[in-house]
Amino acid sequence: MLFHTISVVGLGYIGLPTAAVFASRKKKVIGVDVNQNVVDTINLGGIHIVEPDLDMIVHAAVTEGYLRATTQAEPADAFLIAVPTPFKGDHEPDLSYIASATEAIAPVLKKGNLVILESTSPVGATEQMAGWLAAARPDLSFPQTHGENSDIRLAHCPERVLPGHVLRELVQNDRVIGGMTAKCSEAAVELYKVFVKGECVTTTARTAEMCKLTENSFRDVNIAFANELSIICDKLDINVWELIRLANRHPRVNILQPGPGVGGHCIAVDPWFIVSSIPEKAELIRTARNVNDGKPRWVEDKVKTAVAEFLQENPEKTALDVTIACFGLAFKPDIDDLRESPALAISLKIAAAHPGCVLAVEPNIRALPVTLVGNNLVLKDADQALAESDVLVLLVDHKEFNSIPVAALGERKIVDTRGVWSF
Ligand code: SAJ
Repeated sequence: MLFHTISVVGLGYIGLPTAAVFASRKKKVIGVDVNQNVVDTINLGGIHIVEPDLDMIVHAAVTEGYLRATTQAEPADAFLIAVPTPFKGDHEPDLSYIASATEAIAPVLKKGNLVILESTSPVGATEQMAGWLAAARPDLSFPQTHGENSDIRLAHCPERVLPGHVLRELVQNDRVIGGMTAKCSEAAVELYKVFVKGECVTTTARTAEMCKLTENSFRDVNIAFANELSIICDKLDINVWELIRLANRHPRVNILQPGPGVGGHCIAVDPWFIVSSIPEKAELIRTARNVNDGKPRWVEDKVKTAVAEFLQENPEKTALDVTIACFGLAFKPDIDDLRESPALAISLKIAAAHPGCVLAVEPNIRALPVTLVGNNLVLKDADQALAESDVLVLLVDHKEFNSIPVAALGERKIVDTRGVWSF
């Protein structure tokens, strides 16, 4: 099967880099997105997300004519669906974006097409998508009814790239390819081999779905272990960072790092897809989610205690006189992504509850997003924040904070959620 034209539906954090990488291999790529601004930005050679080097490769792909964006699906040889799969209020997966993408491509599908679901999905979503497509196009045959002889091939190939390293990991990582039939997998391997240098390992669609959920749940459970340890150690007056360093000297122990909670759009979401599929059996996975989701509240309480201690030691002052500085707002180190960030959520909670000044230090942004302006949160650089504050809250281990000498912190009260200043 030859793929000349590839359509990528959903031009976000995964879809846009994937589209650009195909285009960089001289494939004709049609990017589809419902957002007209996103489409216009890309067609001008720009990008609407932050990811190292992506601007250059999108600009080259558009100016050389290999990548074009549109709001309307067009015929292609292969379709990759990379739309969000959030959860609803009750932690049930929300497949409405996949349903819309399916609706958009159904009219332009033709015999011989390959459709790939890349979005992280609950087990069974690929079969569900196949059902929607079959209902929309009774003139075409699909693998769930026609097996290897189907007109359309379908597979789930979950993305597994790490934000901040997307372009490298897209090419280098192994890829799990879950075809609805062996021929579906074969076609998908051929497509990904256009740019993937890692191994393309084939399996079923359901196993591929579960594999992606398992990877992120594994990490979530392990971070929950570290977070729980940090709370226990705080009660026992033991330095958890030293403890973890020591325990990790054991050849079969590798504990992750505690923090202010788990952020981002994947690890805090995907385990719920397992929980919602078999709620009565997913006890550990659910508990891990709850442990990680509870950590921001614990940090907020630690900050309240630090302020109370400061006031006890400085009885001439009131809470209004106390300045708190929050170091880091992003959801993880050395990126500027504030979405789903526990550090940002904690800073906003502190700003709402504290009557005095609350400063935020985030070296990766120039200004607070407009949605945050008006909160009792003022962006400062690290030196200013150090000079002006009484309580320091370390929320993200950005490299800039690692280089602040502990001596510069003086006698200030410190709540260090990342172990940067607590050796
Ligand atoms: N975190 C800790 N302690 C740690 C490691 C991480 O508190 O020891 C926190 C981070 O600060 C952050 C959150 O966890 O708030 C998630 O960060 P991350 O770096 O673990 O993961 P993501 O969300 O950036 O990307 C993950 C990756 N999955 C795995 O490593 C198993 C990535 O490969 C996936 O492609 C991505 O989810 C995704 O899109 O699903």
